[in-house]
Amino acid sequence: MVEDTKQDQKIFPFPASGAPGEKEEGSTPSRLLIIDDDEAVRLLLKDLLEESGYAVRTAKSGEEALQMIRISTYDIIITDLRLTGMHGLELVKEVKDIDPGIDIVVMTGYASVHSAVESMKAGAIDYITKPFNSDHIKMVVQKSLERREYQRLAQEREFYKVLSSIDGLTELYNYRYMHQYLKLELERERRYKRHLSLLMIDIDNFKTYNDLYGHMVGDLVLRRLASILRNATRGCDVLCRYGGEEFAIMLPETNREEALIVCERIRKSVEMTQMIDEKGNTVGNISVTIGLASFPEDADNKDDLIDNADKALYQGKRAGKNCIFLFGAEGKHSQMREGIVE
Ligand code: GH3
Ligand code: MG
Ligand code: MG
Repeated sequence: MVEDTKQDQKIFPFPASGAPGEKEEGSTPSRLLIIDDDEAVRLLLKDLLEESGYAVRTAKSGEEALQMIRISTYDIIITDLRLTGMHGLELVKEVKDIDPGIDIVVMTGYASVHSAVESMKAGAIDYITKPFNSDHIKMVVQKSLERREYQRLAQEREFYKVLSSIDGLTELYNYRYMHQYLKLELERERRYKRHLSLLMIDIDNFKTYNDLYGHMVGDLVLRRLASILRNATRGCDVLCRYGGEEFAIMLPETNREEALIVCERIRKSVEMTQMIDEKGNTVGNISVTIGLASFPEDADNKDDLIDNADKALYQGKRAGKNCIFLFGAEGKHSQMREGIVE
């Protein structure tokens, strides 16, 4: 049975958590669960931690605690290692299996600190020795909550970092990421004397396509093109949506000849892919024109490389579209259609 029947409901009524002192006014307190078979200890800790502003519940056995953890979420559990029934160490392992995100603090007598060390190997983050020092208990809980908050903030930062590099429609990298990546990658390729090829890809007559089928179908086609590009490249290649209907692909450690093969694979798969609208009706196929420039043959820095791949692309557009143009070593462009470089 859960001891505090007032709070004995299926969902623990405190959704948020965080470090004390960092909480906004009116926000919910951190949730703590205390497990000890000694009622006096349970009450002492409950009073002490409630005084500090936490929402505290208690359990008198490991079995009861597991039942509570399965139906509610807690930020920290504080458990005695010597429990009747299930041993504290066993409880630590089971709790971590159920919810790896819960922080566990164990309580032990001075004489058995070695078992606290064992429980930390099993996943506990800290231990408190009996007899208690109330300041120490508060500090351990506060430290643990602060650590959780830092972890949460770090995850959030990582999430936003990823988000700021990704194009929302196609989930490919965006223009900003492409420039960052290219700058760093070219330094690496330069140092190790390796190649990098850049493909600039633009959908042919996409304005007309949108006019014919509508913007929504156009968006679907952009997403479909992203997946064609993913399938036609390797995991280490970097795919970006450069602008509206323009894409860029960076092929690290790939020279012009190898990149040409990729270009042709892409051009053909785009041409041959049957496009469908949101209801599954077939709509017109698209084609792409690709401009290719390689490092170090065609340019020795990021901006020239992008510029030259772009020039090759527009040369391809002028030459009739649905083709591949290479930026030539002497500034000339050659056209490739159906595998023949003219
Ligand atoms: P070209 O063969 O010379 O590339 O002609 P184009 O019509 O593809 O090129 P243009 O630059 O004239 O027009 C680009 C079009 O791409 C305009 C716009 O309707 C379409 N477009 C750009 N971004 C999006 C988008 O996010 N969704 C949709 N549906 N269309 C887009
Ligand atoms: Mg276009
Ligand atoms: Mg364009």
